[in-house]
This record gives sequence, C-alpha cells and structure tokens, in this order.
Amino acid sequence: MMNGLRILPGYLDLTAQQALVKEIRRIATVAPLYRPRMQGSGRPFSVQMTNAGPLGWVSDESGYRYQPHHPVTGQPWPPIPEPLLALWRSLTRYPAEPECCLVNYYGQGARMGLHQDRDEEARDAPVLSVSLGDSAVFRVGGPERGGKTTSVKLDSGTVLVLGGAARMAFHGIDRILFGSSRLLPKGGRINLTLRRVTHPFLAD
Ligand code: MD3
Ligand code: FE
Repeated sequence: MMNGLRILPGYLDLTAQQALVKEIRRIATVAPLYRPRMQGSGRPFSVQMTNAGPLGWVSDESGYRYQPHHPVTGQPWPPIPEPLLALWRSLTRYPAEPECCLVNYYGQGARMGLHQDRDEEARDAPVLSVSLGDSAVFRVGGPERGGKTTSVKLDSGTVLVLGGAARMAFHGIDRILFGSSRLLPKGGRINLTLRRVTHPFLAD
C-alpha cells in the first residue's frame, strides 16, 4: 500500500487484548478520560482521550502540544505499561523508548477527521498503534491533503507500525462499527498510539 506502513491483523490474541484493557482501566483511574477541544473553535472532540508516559498529547483552544501533566487534574501521566514498551521494542528498531502512549476512546458515533501527526520532534521515529474493541474504518492517504486515500478495517488486536513515508501520511477514523466486538462490556473502541516525541541523545 505505502512504504513504511505495516498492518498486523490479529497480532494480539484475546488474552493479550484483555491484559491491555486492564492496564488502560488502571491508567484511566489515575488519569481520567476527558474530551479535548479543537484548536481555535474550542469545539469538543467526539473522541475521549488520556495518556500514559512522560509526555501526553493534549489539545485545547491554544493548540496541540505535548505536556507532562493531565490538563484537568494537573497530575503527571501514569507510566506506559510494560507490555506496550515490549511491543515497541519488538516491532520498531528505534533506539529509544516511546515517551507518549495516547489513549483514544471512541464511543458510538465518534470519529477522527483526516490529519497528519506532526507535533513530534522525532519524526524519524515510527508510530505504533494498537486497536482494541469495536472495529473501525481507518482511512489512509499520502503526504498531501486531498490525495488518493484507501480504507482499511481495523479489528481488535490489530497492530499498525507507521514508519518511513507512512509516518507523514494523512489518516483518520471514518466510523466505528459499534457493537462488533465483545472485548469492552459497554462497547466502543480503544486505540493506543505509542510515539517518541523528543529527539533522543540530544540534550534539550
Ligand atoms: C498513520 N489515531 O491518535 S491510529 C491519532 O485510531 C490517530 O485513534 C487513530 O490518528 C485512531 O493521531 C488512528 C493509526 C495511526 C496512528 C498514527 C499514524 C495511523 C497513522 C501516523 C501516521 C500515519
Ligand atoms: Fe493521527
């Protein structure tokens, strides 16, 4: 499909998926899910979010950024669960740990418009994504808005690795097939995205 895009359907078995859901429940107890707001308009996202790791991705009227604390509670984000660090080490050859695990929760009707991930300094680092729960219709294009796009269904347990050219591809979630999985008792979809934010080996 595109250079650097690896789609690994069924990479995580049911046991591994259930273990990750437990970890996310623990994260959400410390760092509750909240609804970020759009840059400028302040309109709330349909997706709810939280983070783990030294830096969390947040968005509000003033824009997108990474910051070390939860925007509502002011508390530091909890650590990235070990099984996710292990996944990063085994699927990327990146010589440093991820700094952000963004947790996206999609309830019924939630979606994410086409965008690029460009808030990170470490653009050489791949992005790793894990899908859990209800299936999603994922759309991926090229490096320019308005280019050709293709749709891929992401089922629970699918892992995506986005390196090379794919790292800067436009992408989004068109819709969730609500009720398609029984992993989450109340339905919906969780996406975990691991990212390196700062350039490693360079002092700030
Ligand atoms: C392709 N999340 O958090 S994950 C995001 O399912 C985001 O919640 C979507 O886009 C979700 O920024 C898509 C798959 C994904 C993640 C990062 C990418 C695809 C990507 C970065 C570059 C290209
Ligand atoms: Fe993205």
